[in-house]
Amino acid sequence: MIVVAAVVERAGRFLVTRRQHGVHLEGYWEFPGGKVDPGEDHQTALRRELREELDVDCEPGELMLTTAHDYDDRRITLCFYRCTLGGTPRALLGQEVRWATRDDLGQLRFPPADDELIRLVRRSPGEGGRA
Ligand code: DGT
Repeated sequence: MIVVAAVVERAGRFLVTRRQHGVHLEGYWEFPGGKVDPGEDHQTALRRELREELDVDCEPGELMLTTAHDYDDRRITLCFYRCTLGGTPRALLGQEVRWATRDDLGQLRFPPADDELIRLVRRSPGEGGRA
């Protein structure tokens, strides 16, 4: 299963959402996105997921990282894309949404599959570099 996720940075903060009750990895924070449907390309999947979850246009950019993770019952390949949004996200499914600083990313609970991406992001300079 292939999952695409959007890494959206604004003013040094990253858009993250919280997985809801009753789903795999409930209560964990994540980068918005979801499964790629059969026959769909990654960019189309990202646009669709961000529209469905957050009612916002998404412009996918650079592929930052591809990583695989085995869960008990499934193996996922996660592809993280830098994205820009055309508007303000609005939680359509009642999920918590937060703009997290680099430090927050180190504190919030993310799935282990996200570890490498979070390290990468926390090491990266912010827009315009660090002061
Ligand atoms: P659906 O349509 O309700 O079956 O679900 P989707 O397409 O929204 O996808 P979902 O959320 O069930 O699957 C994403 C899988 O990837 C899930 O097992 C959790 C895992 N995952 C790990 N890290 C991340 C992340 O940072 N973002 C996202 N979106 N998923 C992540």
